[in-house]
Amino acid sequence: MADREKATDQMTLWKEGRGSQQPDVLTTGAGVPIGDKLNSMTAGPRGPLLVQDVVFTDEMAHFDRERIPERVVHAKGAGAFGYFEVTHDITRYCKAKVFEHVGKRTPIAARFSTVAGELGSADTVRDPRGFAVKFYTEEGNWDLTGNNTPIFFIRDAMLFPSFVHTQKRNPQTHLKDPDMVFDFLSLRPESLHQVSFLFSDRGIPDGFRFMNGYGSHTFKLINSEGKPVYCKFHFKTDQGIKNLTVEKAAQLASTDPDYALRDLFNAIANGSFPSWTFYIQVMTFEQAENWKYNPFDLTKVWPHTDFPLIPVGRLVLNRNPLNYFAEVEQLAFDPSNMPPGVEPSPDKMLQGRLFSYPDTHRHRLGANYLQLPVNCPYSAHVANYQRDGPMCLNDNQGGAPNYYPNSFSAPDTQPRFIESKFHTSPDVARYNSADDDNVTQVRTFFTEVLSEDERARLCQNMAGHLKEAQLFIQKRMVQNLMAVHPDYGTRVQNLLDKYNAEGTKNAVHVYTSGGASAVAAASKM
Ligand code: HDE
Repeated sequence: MADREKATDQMTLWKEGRGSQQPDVLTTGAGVPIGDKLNSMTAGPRGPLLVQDVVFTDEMAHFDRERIPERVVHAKGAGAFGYFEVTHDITRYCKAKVFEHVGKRTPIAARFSTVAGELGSADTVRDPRGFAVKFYTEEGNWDLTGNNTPIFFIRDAMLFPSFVHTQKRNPQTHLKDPDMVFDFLSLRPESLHQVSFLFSDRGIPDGFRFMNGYGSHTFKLINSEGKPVYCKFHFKTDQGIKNLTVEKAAQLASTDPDYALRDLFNAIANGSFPSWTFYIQVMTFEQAENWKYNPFDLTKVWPHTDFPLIPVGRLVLNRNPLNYFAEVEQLAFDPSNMPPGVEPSPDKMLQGRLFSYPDTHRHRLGANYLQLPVNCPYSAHVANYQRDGPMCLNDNQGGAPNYYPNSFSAPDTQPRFIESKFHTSPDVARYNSADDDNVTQVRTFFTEVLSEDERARLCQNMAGHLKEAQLFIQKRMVQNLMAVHPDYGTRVQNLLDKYNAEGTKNAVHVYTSGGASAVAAASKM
């Protein structure tokens, strides 16, 4: 069957990879050779089983523990490995060694994901896509854990658990719930920008290769003189943007729910290595003081006309995982992993994430998750005073002192790695950020970024989903769209009137129903 795709043929390819090597001897988990693995040990042919059948208990006890908690969001995803290569010098902005010189290559791991669905959910749903990259640098791991959108639904991390609950399942019915989704979104109009992006053609990318990635947040870069600038990170797909039509996506969701995983695996297995060009945008502290928007607001973009893209390098994926669980399910990204030269901005969302990711990993993978081969910073040397804990996988730093400070030439700090100093003296309070111009950039998106066809499809997609929610929620959502642009609100309302009159509500998955056909949106962000 020569025409089978590489992903389907994985086992044959594995066998071929062994050449003439004989099969290994089958063993227990402890490496003890096994003579019979098909028949349990019983007293007589009809049973019962014997407790001394350790071949059985060894197998069954491990099987009983195979599952670890799935990621609370971004559960379904694909991973791959490759490298990042510097093509342009940005040392005037950043001292991180990963950008040291043109031509420098750093090994990377990447994981792409949907957000709301569970581990077994379909790849082709309308949802943001995760775009997470781990750079294994000599100065430790740098995790740029972004999405395929430059913006997000909320601007205060406090709201994230509630927001995610609305995207997941109703607490009683265990069904996706359009009332929950649109109740929350319409009560939080700062979501309008991301919601408009999501219901545009870009809401259903064609797999993971044909989409951009964004660090999304504002970060800080520090150069070797200690001078800081604010910055945003962008990965632009070299394959071009491609999206799925609503119809095609719905069809694939039932016929090939693992479409995006399959596509990425086959592309890499066939030697068609996907790549992305990496850019930064830079804003000086002075520009940040004077900019009309809060530069740390994750619901806003920095327009390229004001803050042009500066090319930096190229990201190439050229290796599939050898084992999904070991290298993808256990792959743990953490925005707080930043090398010297990259630092967080005050963005409240980023600050909230700095806590959440390592916290969830300790729960999901255990306190020593950074020792797992795929997470360990293998290009750097770990030397600290952390010891012990469940599942310590390495030498636990041997006989080196386990307290600091000490007098025995154990690991010590170096002042050149100290974080940059910054000034802050405001009053501490719970500041309300709900109404911080939620519409101007959305209006630009609606009127200038989208073509007329794309606008029409955005309204169709929006109404196709919103029609599932109750009337009072529809109304509040349309009011918000009206504030963006009367044409946006009116078109969605007209479609809703039609659907409501026809009674064309249905109960299908909230993210795959409704809307007209879609083609690629012009890449203007
Ligand atoms: Fe995440 N997010 N997130 N997120 N996120 C997780 O971490 C969280 C946000 C993103 O392939 C979780 O390991 C908070 C923005 C990606 O493994 C968790 C907030 C962006 C991935 C978590 C956000 C992302 C995650 C779940 C608001 C784009 C998958 C499991 C303050 C810029 C990474 C896990 C992978 C995963 C928390 C918002 C991207 C719970 C608290 C904004 C790509 O830690």
